[in-house]
Amino acid sequence: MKEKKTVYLAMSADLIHSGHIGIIEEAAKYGELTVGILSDKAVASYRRAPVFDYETRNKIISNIKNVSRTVRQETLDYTENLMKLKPDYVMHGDNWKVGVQSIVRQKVIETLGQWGGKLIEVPYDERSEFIKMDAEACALFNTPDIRRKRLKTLLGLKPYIRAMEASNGLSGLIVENTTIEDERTASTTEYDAIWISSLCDSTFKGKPDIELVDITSRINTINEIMEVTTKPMILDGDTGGRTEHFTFNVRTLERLGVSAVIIEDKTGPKHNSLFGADADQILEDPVVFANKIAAGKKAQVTGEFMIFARLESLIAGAGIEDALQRAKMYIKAGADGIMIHSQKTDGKEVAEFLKEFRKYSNDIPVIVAPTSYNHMTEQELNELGANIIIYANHLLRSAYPAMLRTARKILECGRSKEVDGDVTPIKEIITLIPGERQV
Ligand code: SPV
Ligand code: MG
Repeated sequence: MKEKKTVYLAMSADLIHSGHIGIIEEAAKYGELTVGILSDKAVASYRRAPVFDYETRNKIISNIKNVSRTVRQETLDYTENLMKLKPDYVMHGDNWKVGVQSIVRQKVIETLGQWGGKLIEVPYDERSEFIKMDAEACALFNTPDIRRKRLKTLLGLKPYIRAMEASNGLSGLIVENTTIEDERTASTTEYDAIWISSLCDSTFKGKPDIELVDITSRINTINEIMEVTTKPMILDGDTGGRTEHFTFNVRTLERLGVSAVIIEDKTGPKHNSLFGADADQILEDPVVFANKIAAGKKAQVTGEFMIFARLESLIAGAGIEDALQRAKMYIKAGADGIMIHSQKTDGKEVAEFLKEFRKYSNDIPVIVAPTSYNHMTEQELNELGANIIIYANHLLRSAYPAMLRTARKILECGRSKEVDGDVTPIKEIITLIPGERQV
């Protein structure tokens, strides 16, 4: 008697809806169905980290009708599981025929070819409704508790986190939704986290970056961005202010769902670090700063919130050794990670610091903001030991020249026709925001 045919279907299976059930039902028509459930790392490699961890997702799918068994799929590449299972069929949506996923598809076809297996593709267009459902379900799972822990989860799943500045709802939407198809990884690439910069938050308000824009105003910015995004948020907390204020602010940020605050070890009137030694950069006494970190950690009520100590030794010209000593003190005081900052353009002192620091600790997260040494790639910085890379001000800096150019051109021409090519058409702008009525 001929054995029953076998089918393999891989999915992340995070927030289950009728679309998943539909494809499972369809796949099971072809034979005994094995569902490959993507590991947490595999999911995080191409989209947001899963809301439910592998064990939970596995339990749910294993108990769904028509699923004969589940297996773990470690990466986006099917080969390992296909070689083990040698299924007669693999099922997938036909959307992967184009774009970077076509590389994975080609590999599946070639692998199946070794034993005469076949790829079955179901039309993806009909599933756009399900993509919407997934986005809606994701928005529901956006409570402060869930969002707050996303940064820590991602740190465990990705080689490094890529964060981008957002300073208002609109730039938040850009950080949330911008994706590219990345041929290097044969998957999509996006930003993992949102950086709330003191420089940009102040500059958009026409104010200097000197801790003048107070915490109440910063919280308004945070809330504005929170409302329209789901990604974890890292707050630039300047110096953290007075210790007895910082402890209150830690709890406020936790309650809002912010994932981490970074405070810098400077004192006196604060000047932006990118001025370097051209401004008076006064380093705080490291014992005083360590005590501030310790007080913040003591005040913290949730498990996942993180406090990072930002080392300004290189900015103030105090050198790598000073930065290393301070890093060790701040970590002993409870800092969850450190940020090393430099305004030098060659990136050498940051590279040297990272090498030295990694001899001391392999697992403490280290943040960099390669604004000045921007020739260095994420890959290079990660290999040196950085695991959160922040693009600290690039949306502000790209918006400014665009606005200025338009303002000048209109003055020059005495009308606005000449800027038509530089500005978003009005029809597009009025429907830019998701959920807005389409015209
Ligand atoms: C910010 O973005 O406000 C920062 C980073 O603190 S920097 O401007 O490079 O100092
Ligand atoms: Mg700042």
